[in-house]
Amino acid sequence: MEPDHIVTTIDGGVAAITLNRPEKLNAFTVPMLVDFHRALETAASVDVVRAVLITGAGRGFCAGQDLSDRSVAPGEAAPDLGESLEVRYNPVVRLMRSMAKPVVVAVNGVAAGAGANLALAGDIVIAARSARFIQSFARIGLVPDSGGTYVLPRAVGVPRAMGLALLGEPLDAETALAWGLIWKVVDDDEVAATATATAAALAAGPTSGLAKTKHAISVSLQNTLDEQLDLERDLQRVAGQSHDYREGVAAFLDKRPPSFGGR
Ligand code: LHQ
Repeated sequence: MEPDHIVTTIDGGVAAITLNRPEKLNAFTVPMLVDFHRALETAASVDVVRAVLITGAGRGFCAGQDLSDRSVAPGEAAPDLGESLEVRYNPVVRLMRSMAKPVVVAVNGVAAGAGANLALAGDIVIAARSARFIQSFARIGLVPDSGGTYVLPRAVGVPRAMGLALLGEPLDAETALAWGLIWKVVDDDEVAATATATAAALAAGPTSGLAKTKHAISVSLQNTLDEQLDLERDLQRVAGQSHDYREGVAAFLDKRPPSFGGR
C-alpha cells in the first residue's frame, strides 16, 4: 500500500494538512503533490472547514521538489519542468492564495525550494525558531518558482529578494521575521500549538469577512488607491449585510464573546 504522504484531519473548523514524508524532509513526489492539491481543494470547498493549517512531519517543513523523481530529474530525455509547474505547483499556489479561507502555515523546520515558496504562499506564516528558508534553486541552475519571484520582492524589497534568490543562502526564521517575510517566530516546541491555536481562532471568527479581507489585501499591491477604495466600499457593503457583523456588534454591546457562523 502507498504510504500516506499527506495526512488531513478536520477538527473544530480547521483542516490540518500535514506533509508526511519526514525521512526526505517532506520533499514532494508527484503523487504527494497531487494529494496535497486534492486535500487543499477539499478544504477549500467543504463548508465545515473555515481555516486551513499546513505543516510538515518530522524535522523539516518541506525540501521542495523531490530531486530524485525521474519525471523531473535530468536524464536521457530533458524533463519539462514548465509542465510540472503548470500542472502541479502553480495550481497549488493559486488555490492557497485564492481560497476564501485563511491558510496558516506552521514552518516547523527547513523550507527549501518550492517548499519555501509554498510556505510563503500562506496567509499567516508561523516559523519555529530553528526553521530556515532557502531559495535552493540557484544551487541547481533553476529559477525560483511557486510564486517566489512574486512574493519575495513584495515582502522584503528587491535588494533582499535578489540576494536570497541569487545566493540561495539559508535565511533563519528571526531574520525572515525582521525582514517582514513571515508573521511570527516561536520556540520549536511551541510552533504546533501556536499555529493550531491561531487556525482555531480564525476558524471561529467571522470567516466570510476574513475572506473578503484576504482578497482585499491580496490584490492591494496591484491596485491604485482609487481602485482599492472602491473595492473596500464594495466588500464592506456586502460585509455589512452579514449575520456575523450583526452578531459582532450585538456581542460588543452585550459585553459577551461573539458567536460567529461565517456568514
Ligand atoms: C531530498 C530533498 C529533495 C530528494 C532533502 N529531493 N531528497 C519544481 C518543479 C519541478 C522540478 C524542479 O523543481 C521544482 C522546485 C524545487 O523545489 S527545486 C528545489 C528542490 N529542493 C532543493 O534543492 C533542496 C535540496 N535539499 C537540501 O538542500 C537539503 O536537504 C536541505 C538544506 C533542505 C536540508 O539539509 P540537511 O538538514 O542537511 O538534510 P539532508 O540534506 O541530509 O536531507 C535529509 C534527507 O532528505 C536526505 O536523504 P538521505 O536518504 O540521504 O538521508 C536527502 O537526500 C533528502 N532530501 N531534500 N529535494
